[in-house]
Amino acid sequence: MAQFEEVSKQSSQHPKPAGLVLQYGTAGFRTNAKHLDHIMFRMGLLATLRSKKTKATIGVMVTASHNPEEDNGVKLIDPMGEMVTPAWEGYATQLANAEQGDLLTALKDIIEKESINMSQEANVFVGKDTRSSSASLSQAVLDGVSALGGHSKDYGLVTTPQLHYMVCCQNTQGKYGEATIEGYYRKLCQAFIHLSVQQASNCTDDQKHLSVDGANGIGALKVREMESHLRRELQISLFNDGSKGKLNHQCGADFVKVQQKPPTGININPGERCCSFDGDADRIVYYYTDSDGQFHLLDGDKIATLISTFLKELLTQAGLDLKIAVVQTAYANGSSTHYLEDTMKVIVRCTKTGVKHLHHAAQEFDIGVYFEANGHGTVLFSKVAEEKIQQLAEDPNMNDERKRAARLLQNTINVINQTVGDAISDMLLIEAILAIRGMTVQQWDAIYSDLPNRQLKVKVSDRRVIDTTDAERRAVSPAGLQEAIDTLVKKHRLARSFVRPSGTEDVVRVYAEAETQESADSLAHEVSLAVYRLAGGVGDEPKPLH
Ligand code: 16G
Ligand code: MG
Repeated sequence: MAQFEEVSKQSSQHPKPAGLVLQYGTAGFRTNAKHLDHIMFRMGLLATLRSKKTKATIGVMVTASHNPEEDNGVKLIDPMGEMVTPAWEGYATQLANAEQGDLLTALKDIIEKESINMSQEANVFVGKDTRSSSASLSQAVLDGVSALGGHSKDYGLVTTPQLHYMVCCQNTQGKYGEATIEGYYRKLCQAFIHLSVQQASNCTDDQKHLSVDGANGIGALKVREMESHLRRELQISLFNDGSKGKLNHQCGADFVKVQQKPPTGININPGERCCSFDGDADRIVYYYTDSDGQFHLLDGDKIATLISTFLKELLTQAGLDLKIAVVQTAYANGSSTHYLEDTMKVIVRCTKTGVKHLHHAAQEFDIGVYFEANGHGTVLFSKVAEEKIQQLAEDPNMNDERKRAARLLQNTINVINQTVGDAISDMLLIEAILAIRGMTVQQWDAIYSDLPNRQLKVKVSDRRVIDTTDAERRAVSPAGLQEAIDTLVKKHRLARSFVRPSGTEDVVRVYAEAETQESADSLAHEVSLAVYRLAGGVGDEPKPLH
């Protein structure tokens, strides 16, 4: 067929280095940008097939998120704006690793397995982050789409969540919003302004101010672009806007969360509210320093608590009986889980690490708030929940308090990007909640106190020897490891620890929390040693932290 001839011809412009093997991991392909040209071309092909199969628009985002500037990566987006389904992650890996001469066979194999009608039209949306390699790599994606005769729309520089949003809007015929960047700003900012009008009467101009660390990436560009839509209801000082610093270098949400310190390149005054985005703006963390110079981090767990508390109160005021739950991972601080379950009395679920797991678990409730501790998260509203809220907001016989709560819920729904965690949308929601409640960042922080914790990594010869269960909270292999962890945990107060093979790096991750930092540090070290000894550690034995 002519289509396949075109693929052959074009693919020779994007040849695969022989022997190179890459995996579609937790968040797509991600590695040094120089190994990715053929991957991008092939993901253009695969997205075209996926579009034919689903008869819907598919998204392809070129980014390596919080990785260093030299890296790049690619993620596929399914019709409703969610991550691509697992079976197709498998196809992505197969197609990526087929040697140059076997590409057509690999392609035909997928077409056959999925019974794809090749005469079906295909549409693919493509976006990219600010990395210098992103321009040519996104061109390779576009080449892949056109080689199979698909139509593409190049959104150019966008955040990852913006592209997810565009895909969802397109496939819901505009019901979710307009599939343009302007449409995105308009929807989110209008909802934000409606919410802000409800702010506590004592809210000063100072409280409308927020310092944003843009990680020298796409998020910074997009915050600038959005600013005029905010009509000074939110006054942003933007740092690390990419004009001088390097992408993600000593800045951004991942740096701040892992290092537990402020990014470089930001002027931080004691008591002032600040936040950091990651390199593709799908994560956000907040922080401030107090008058003693002490750093205070408000991570994904604190964000989930703030949002779910706000929503639960609104539901009570609205008199709506909707089931709300918070979805976390094993990394959630024990204090947050306790607070949510025991004080807030909301349902808490724990899933494996990785956005898609949290997203799916959240879909099971009327309102599902999901956040990873690292700051990736959003809120999902079921169709039923949205309808009930709308009915109430429009009911002419309803009393004012219930109606006001329902309207607030409506605007909350509109400020949220439900397709995936979105730093810009999360920021607007958090700012609106703080304004409505007249709450300072210190008061938010004081809702509960985090247990001190430590994360370490251990190199082993094959991390697959570690197998886990119970949402990664217990190890089932190698033999004896879980028993060893249990014994070590018992030596510390308020302690918890787990280990899991990383999905993005060739290491085993160790998490420990306990009553004091010393205790968390020594537990993390002791568990690292157990991993090193029982799971085939390589290199030097882990050393104590102190
Ligand atoms: C990826 C995941 C993130 C997860 C992280 C864990 C997505 C979009 N991203 O970045 O959710 O927290 O991996 O990394 O799913 P690890 O497996 O190396 O600990
Ligand atoms: Mg990211």
